[in-house]
Amino acid sequence: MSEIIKENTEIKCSDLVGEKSNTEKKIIFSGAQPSGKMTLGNYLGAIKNWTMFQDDYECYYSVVDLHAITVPQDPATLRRQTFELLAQYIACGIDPEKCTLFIQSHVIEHLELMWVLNTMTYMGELNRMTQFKDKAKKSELNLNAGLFTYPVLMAADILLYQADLVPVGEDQRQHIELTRDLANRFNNRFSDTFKIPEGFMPKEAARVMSLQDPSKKMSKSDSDPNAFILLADDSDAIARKIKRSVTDSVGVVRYSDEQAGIKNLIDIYANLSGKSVEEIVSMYEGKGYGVFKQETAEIVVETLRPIREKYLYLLENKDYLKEIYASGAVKAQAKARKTLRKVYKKIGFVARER
Ligand code: ATP
Ligand code: LTN
Repeated sequence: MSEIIKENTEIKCSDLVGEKSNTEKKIIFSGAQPSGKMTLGNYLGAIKNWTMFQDDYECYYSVVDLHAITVPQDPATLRRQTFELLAQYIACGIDPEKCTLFIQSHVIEHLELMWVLNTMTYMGELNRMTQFKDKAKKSELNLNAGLFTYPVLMAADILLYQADLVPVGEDQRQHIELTRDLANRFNNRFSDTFKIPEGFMPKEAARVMSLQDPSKKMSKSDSDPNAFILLADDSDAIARKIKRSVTDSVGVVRYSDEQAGIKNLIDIYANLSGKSVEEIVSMYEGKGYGVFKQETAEIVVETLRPIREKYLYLLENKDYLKEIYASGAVKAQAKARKTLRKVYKKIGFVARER
């Protein structure tokens, strides 16, 4: 398994691109759900890496609203959050001139390919998905089929664009593995059609944990707002949440599984400062959690301040956001249709006239 996941940010983009000529760039696909405002976990685990690829790759980044409705969403809130997420992509440094940014439901091919892949996915495979098991536990009374087939839609997203790399957080590892299995299954049953994608995960902070329960991942849909830091949080809120974060009674800044809260803060610190875990541990030798938390908060505040400012500015410019997602959908659809046409032909569908 480990060899298929490019977990290491030490891989230089130019190394990966070098395998192809300039005219045929490698392809990146990723997405996030408009199920809330973006958290520090989304940023460190995924979106920060998206920006890394944009100069050298052909990048497709989607706001995956079809995925978001697998749990109940209020319509007005979903619409607002879709705009907010798109604004946050750009505020985090994703350049719409370099990348194709679009809303998933605008490209119908995602659903069409999903159906085909559904017919090739085993129930047992989906039953094993840990995200499904976790989310199913939370909504036992309202368990819908969309939640079950969620990973098939994700596979369709990725395979439609013939993506080489998929930058995601650690929690998506199993879904990437399923995507690869489905691509191989289709290629073997018919003939070579899909590129086999690889996951790309950051070295630190691939799984940022909840500030209130460091055994759980930080999630934007957590009911306790103290559990997550939002990119839109102001400086006081960030400082307060880090100060109140759950730690332990050891009192020594150490990178250890027994001190999960402190370990999580060290990971965040390391990712944002570029310092190694060892350096950070030695910097705080003999100092208490108070100083460490305060300085971690300062780094987080300074990193997120310009992102928040740009985000608030973009939200006031809805027409600009509309232009971005409209032209993004046209570009994305052209690419997606090309793959889908091949798929339909291989499985034996009669080609449409005209
Ligand atoms: P929800 O909480 O509604 O399930 P989510 O934040 O887990 O949402 P997405 O918005 O779809 O899910 O995630 C977008 C990206 O952020 C994915 O690549 C995911 O792996 C990554 N990500 C999400 N949470 C974390 C986290 N705590 N640490 C690292 N990466 C994360
Ligand atoms: N399942 C992902 C979001 C997602 C995605 C994708 C990520 C949907 N489609 C395609 C990468 C590629 C999540 O919950 N974080």
